[in-house]
Amino acid sequence: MNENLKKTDPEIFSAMLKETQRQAFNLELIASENFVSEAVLEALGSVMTNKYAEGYPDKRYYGGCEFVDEAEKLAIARAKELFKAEHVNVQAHSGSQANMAAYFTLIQPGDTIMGLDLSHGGHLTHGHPLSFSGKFYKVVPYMVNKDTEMIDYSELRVKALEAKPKLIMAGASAYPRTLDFAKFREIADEVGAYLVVDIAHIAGLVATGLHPSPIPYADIVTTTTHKTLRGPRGGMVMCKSQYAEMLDKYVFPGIQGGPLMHVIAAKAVAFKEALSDDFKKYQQAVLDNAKALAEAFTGHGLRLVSDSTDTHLMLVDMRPKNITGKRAEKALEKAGITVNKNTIPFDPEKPFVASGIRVGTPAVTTRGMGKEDMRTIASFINRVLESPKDEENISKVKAEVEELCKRFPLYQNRL
Ligand code: DSN
Repeated sequence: MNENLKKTDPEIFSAMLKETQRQAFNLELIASENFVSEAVLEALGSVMTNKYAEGYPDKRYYGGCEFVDEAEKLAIARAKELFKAEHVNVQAHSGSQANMAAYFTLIQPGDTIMGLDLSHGGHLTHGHPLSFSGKFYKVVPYMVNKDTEMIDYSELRVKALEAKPKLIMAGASAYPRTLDFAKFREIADEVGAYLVVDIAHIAGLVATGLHPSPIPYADIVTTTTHKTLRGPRGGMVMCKSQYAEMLDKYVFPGIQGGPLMHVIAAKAVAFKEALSDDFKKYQQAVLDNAKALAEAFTGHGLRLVSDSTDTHLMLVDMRPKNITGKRAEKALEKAGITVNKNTIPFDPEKPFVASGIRVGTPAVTTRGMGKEDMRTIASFINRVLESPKDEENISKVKAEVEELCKRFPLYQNRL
């Protein structure tokens, strides 16, 4: 595989081979990552990358678009079926651009928005000062409740009544519990705000009915396509018909130029996969594995933020093991286990150090691992955290991690 690349650019060939080996022989527990199918990879590495297609199907600024139109129309139709959305734009290059398009469609610079604070599980584009969202808009962040570490909708309501936002953003990148979109809508209606929901993390669960859908409640729903949804890296925006024209104008030409037609073709392939019965079984296994992993962590004396998880991810407080998130991430990486450090609500540490790690099951579940494997993984992690400086201990765990990975082969024809 990749014979041309090997000849033309041995350095990139080598980096790609090593990355394939890293993915195959390590445990990928980053909650926002997944492994796409060979079919998705084929669409990504296709001649559709050559085509300029500014505009939308049947309304392009370039000739020769009839076949990329076929791909984009399929992507749109499949996404509509998957999420029961009235209108879908599949051109957003990323989740950030999807969120930008949602804001631009609904509100004006200087307006007030409310989003979940980044250190409580939100996302940069939900109003962080360093993101465009924090620069263009006045931001009143909301937090989780200190005791439950979950969103308290009566606290949110009080804050919204005070702040009178034009837009409330719901959704998160590190929040392990179910979101109540009906409640968000009720609060948004009471204060006269638009509701945008970012389902980037939970899109696969929403598509299969394993997390309630925001589609009936939100003015606009944004997502990425590469997390639980298991498609290519990219974004997507869904909205009620009344916003369709404005939204499309803001994605192109408002924010972006030419769409990435190879990525759009790959999105279509992933959506077809997501419409299958197998995908529903996969999402259920992601949830079952997350529950098994969470229970096993608790059994090892670790504390989970909000005590549990309803989704594909959990936040694990490292303080019971006297280690920071940063050190835990490094020690686990040495053992072939990939996680990311993550702040926990009301974290005394800075975000770059953090007191927790975020752990997710989408990628290991794609490999076919089950609940028993989750218990094994929890014990690997616990052994590393118990003696993070003991190199011999870490090497032993690493060897066992590799053995486990070999039982669940990945991208074998690319190694
Ligand atoms: N960077 C993503 C994540 O890891 O959750 C969010 O965009």
